[in-house]
Amino acid sequence: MNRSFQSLAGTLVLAAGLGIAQSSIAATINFDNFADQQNINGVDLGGVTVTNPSGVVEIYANNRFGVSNSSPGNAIGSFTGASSINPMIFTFSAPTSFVTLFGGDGGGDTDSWTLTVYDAQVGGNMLGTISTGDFNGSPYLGLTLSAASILRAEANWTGQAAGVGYDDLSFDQVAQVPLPAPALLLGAGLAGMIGMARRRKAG
Ligand SMILES: [Ca+2]
Ligand SMILES: [Ca+2]
Repeated sequence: MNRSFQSLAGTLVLAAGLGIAQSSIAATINFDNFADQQNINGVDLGGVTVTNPSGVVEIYANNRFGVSNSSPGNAIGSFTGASSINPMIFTFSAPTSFVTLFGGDGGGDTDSWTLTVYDAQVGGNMLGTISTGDFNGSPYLGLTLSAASILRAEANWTGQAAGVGYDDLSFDQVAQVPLPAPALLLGAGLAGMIGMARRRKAG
């Protein structure tokens, strides 16, 4: 292998490497940009969707039922009938290294809720679980779990009445983002031109 070919090969590896870029997303979803009573079950919130077996993930605003009391702005709940339907399911579009979620209500009864994380969007292995223990719902309590590759979190409530609302979901994702074709062609063209220039110089 002569020197000019070595230069060309090195440049092509660089161009190929540029074909995939890493995009890091750090987000907190506060639900405050939705309207009261809106159903956001399955809505793409930007890297995460929230679903509930009831088919309803409802926005609670203006402290309706005390759900958003002590948490800023809107919160979400699944109060269909007498109590919350478990679990509230948070599905991530790309692996997340941690999940933080707050849960609570206006206080006055005894609640507890549990955060559990998994390595798959459906099924998979449990990576960790943590519980608030008993509290009266106010102020909201935050729970955090960290793991190498979280793709789903579930929140389950137990308690005396109605359940809790959830708010302020935080997570961090590193996504592999392919570059658009024109950028790849430009990279390959530059590599070819550099290689030709090197060959001409060497000759
Ligand atoms: Ca909020
Ligand atoms: Ca409560």
